[in-house]
This record gives sequence, structure tokens and C-alpha cells, in this order.
Amino acid sequence: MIFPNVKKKHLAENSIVFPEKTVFEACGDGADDIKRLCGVYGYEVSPGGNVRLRGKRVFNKGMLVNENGAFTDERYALEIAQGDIPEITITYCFERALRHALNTAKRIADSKAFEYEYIEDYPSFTKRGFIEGFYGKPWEQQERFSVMRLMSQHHMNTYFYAPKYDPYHRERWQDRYDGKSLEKLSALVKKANELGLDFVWCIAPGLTVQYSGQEQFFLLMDKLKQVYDIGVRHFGVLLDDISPALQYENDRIAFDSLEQAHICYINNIYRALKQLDSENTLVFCPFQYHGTGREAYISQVGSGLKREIDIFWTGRNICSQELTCAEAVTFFENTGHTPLYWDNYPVNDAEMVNEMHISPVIGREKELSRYSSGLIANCMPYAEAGKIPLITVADYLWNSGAYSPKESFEYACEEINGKGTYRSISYFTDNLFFSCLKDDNSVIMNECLYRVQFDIRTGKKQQAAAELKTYTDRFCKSTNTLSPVLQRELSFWLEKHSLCADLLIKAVRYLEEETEENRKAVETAAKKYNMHPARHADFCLQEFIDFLLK
Ligand code: LTM
Repeated sequence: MIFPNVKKKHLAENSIVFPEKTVFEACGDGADDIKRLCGVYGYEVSPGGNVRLRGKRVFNKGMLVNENGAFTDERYALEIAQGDIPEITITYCFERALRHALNTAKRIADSKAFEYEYIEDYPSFTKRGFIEGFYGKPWEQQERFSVMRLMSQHHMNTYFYAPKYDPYHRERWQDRYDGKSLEKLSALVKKANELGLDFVWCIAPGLTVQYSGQEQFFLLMDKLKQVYDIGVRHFGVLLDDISPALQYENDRIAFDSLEQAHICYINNIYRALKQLDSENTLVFCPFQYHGTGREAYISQVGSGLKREIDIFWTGRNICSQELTCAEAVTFFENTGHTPLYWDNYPVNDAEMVNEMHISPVIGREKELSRYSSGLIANCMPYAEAGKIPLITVADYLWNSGAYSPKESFEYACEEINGKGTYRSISYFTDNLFFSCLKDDNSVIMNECLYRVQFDIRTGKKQQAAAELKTYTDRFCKSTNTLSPVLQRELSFWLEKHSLCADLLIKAVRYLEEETEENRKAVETAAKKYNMHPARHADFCLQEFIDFLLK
């Protein structure tokens, strides 16, 4: 299977066999582009390559629409044939489509034997991306590059730059970037261009902003112009998590309400951006960014803003368990804008810091792309671990209809942690499914502990001990194959895992030999486990220990 899932495919009579190590050879239309893009993604390409990529550029209407009938520059087709060497013909119109085709071709070639001879592919959602929009230490530049590259390889097309704790973003929004910081930002803009991502630079002036008057407005436009000059064309103004009060006397005189102030301020910014360059775009994060979509603030502000401005919306809650079509329609009916989802998953900041959101995204309806202008996932500060759920988001956004959380998660784990490691690490990740998504946590553990309890209750204590031991062995070994980067990032949850391992070992011993000493050991280990703040196993563990010690 190929991830993100492709939209249409035809079976070949015989599987197409690919060489052990892929070296592309580029020919046909766009051969130079193919070579350049191979360089961007780090794929080997040379004139004597062992997998031929033949570009075929076409200009027909059929290539320009996505599944909702909206314009897309991302549609492509692949014909895969065995030939003297395996050959993949890429039909495309725009460069973005060529990128997706190349990345899919790489995955096909890496699969070694591919059963399909034809693929047609196009996105479900128009805007598909991620936002560095969390509270906490912003990502390192290298982490940004690495997430950007991976997401581009998985067909995402947008990166929102909005780290809450970057002073230039929020605290010191009025300050122009100094030389070094501008250079860093400029490198991001360049990288995004190289990777075919729309780079949306965001500013959050809400802590000290004066909505009326010229002085602060000029300061803001001056800053916007500074980033425009390094190539930014997509802008975001974020007014989330600020006071509902108009703080300045002048604003209270100029506006009757916060709603009026926001409409006027954001429309003025939009107008000024368009005067600067008609290509510029604007996304707005409103003060009220979650709810039913029927509330007075969002209805009024949405209706008052220019239609071309995208409005961020996190759904029913700040971190929404579900995003539904019906809710998106309500939002549209009341605001006149289709929501651009700021999806607060996998982010784990604020009161969620003890949770590790590694699980696949769920609860976003399959038809949501029809009623929204896109979905942007807010990320965890843990860049490497966060790649796992982000890959599943990318998969859902590209082909929502075929999205399978379980399969996507398995693929994502192996993509990030290494081929062949999923089974083993699943005994570790099993207990990291606690989040706003309310997915089932500790599924493997639950199954084992219920079986063990059943055996004990039906008089098969030895069997119970053996079963718990088998599970415990797998549980203990599960972290051995975790990559060094994940080991480092997940150390807080690894501590908890190892306290749990200790508890399980003591429980096995007690089952094997019911002595007072062994019983005490279980009690002590359980106490230690429970004192560690990391979110981990489901209630099934406590229930089992209570049952054991009863
Ligand atoms: O969700 C929005 C629009 N704003 C903030 C985010 O920056 C933050 O990361 C999330 C999760 O805590 N919650 C917010 O309110």
C-alpha cells in the first residue's frame, strides 16, 4: 500500500519488480525539474539510473480539478511499466503535481514489487498543512526543515509559522526582525519554496495592539513589508488568547465593540496587503475560535470580513474530539466563510503537557473537505515524535475517503522509527493514545489483563502468570528499537514506561509466588508508578493491580 493513499489505481497483470536500491533516470518533459526535485528530496538520480521517470506535461481541464470540483494544481497520473528497466510515466501540469508524483514514484519503487500499472491521484482538501503554533520552546531550525521536508513528501502544501514563544511573533510583535533573525526566517521562506510549501508567516499583535489610529498600524505594516521583502506572500494575523476588552481609551471611543474593532482592523490589513501585492493572501484567527459557529462574535466578525480572508476555526472545542460537516455548514451559514480548520491535534502544550499525542488522527469526517477551505494541524513541541501523527493527518487530508487510522499509524511509525519496528514498539505506543480525540488507550494491555484476570478467576493461575510474563517481556523489550531521537524526545514517557515494566515484573512474581514480600513489592512499584505525572496506561492497569492485591 502507498501512503498517502492514492485515489484511483488499476491492477497490472503481473507485479512490476523494482531494483533493490532505487536510482532514478529522468527523461521527457520536465526532466530537469525532476532532477532538481530529486536533489531537494535526496533521491538518487543519474543518467544510468535503474528506474526511469518519464515526464509528460499536459494542459487539459481534467488535470485541474480535485474531487470537490475545485481548481487544483496538484493532480497527476502515473503509468508503471516493466520495460528494459521499470519505467514510470508521470502525467502532470504543474510543478506541485510533479512533486507529488515523484514522491509517490519513490514509494512505489521502494516497495520493490508493485501490483498496479496505473494511478490517478488528486487531493481531498485544498489546503493541507501544519502550524508551529504551540506554547513552549519553538522548534530548532533543523527540526523545522526536517518536518517541512517530510510533510512535503506526504503531499502537504502549507506551513504556518506562528510559534507563540518567538518574541517577534507575539510578545514583541512591533519590533522589526534584527539581521540574524531575519536571516533565519529568510532561510525558512527559501526552504518552503524549495519544498513547494506555502509559507504563511503569522503575527499575533493582540496582547498590546491598538486597533484604531495610524501609529501602530504603520508599525505592523512596516513589519509585514519587512517579511514581504524576503519573499513572504501569505500572511496570518492571529488574535487568539487575548483579552476581550478594548484596552485603550482611543479604541473604546472609536469602536462600539471588540467585533467592530476586529472587522475594521483585519479588513484594513487585508486592503494594505493587497495594495502592496495583489498576490498576497491573509488568514485571520479570531478572538473566539471555537464553538458552534452561531455565537454573536464569530457571526458578526465573519460576516463583516472580506470573503477572501480565510478564518481559522478549531471546531466545537479548543481541542475538538470531532470535526463534522454539519458544524462546518453552520459556521458557513453564520459567517459567510468556510472554516479553515486550525486542528489542535497533535499539539500537547498547556494543560496537556503530560500527554504524548502520538496516535493517529481520528474523528474528522470523511466529507469535511467539501465544507472547509482546509485543515492545518497544530504541532507538538516534540518535532520527531510529532511526525508520526502528522503523517496520518497528511494521509487523511490527501485521501479522506480511504483513510484508515490503523494502517496509516503503522506506516507512520515505520517511516519515522524504521522498517519492521512497528510490532515491537506498539507495546510502548499502546499506552500513549490519551488525548482529546478520546481514542482507545492501552488496547493491547487491556486485552492481556482481562485474559489474565479471567484465567485467575477460573482457577488457571499458572497460565495467567505465563501470559502476563509473555506480555511483560514484550512490554520491556518494546523500547529497545526506538530511534535515538525518539528515545531523547520521549524520555519523560519512557520513565513512566519503565516504572510500569517494573510493576508488571513484580506482578508476575507475585502471581508465581504469593508471598508477603512479593505482595509488598507490587504495592511499592504501583505507588512509584502512580506518582509519576506522565499520562500512560488506561484504568485497566489499576483495576488489575487492585484485583491482584485483593
Ligand atoms: O488554538 C488556538 C487558536 N490557539 C491556542 C494554541 O496556540 C495552543 O497551542 C492550543 C492548544 O493548547 N490552544 C490555543 O488556544
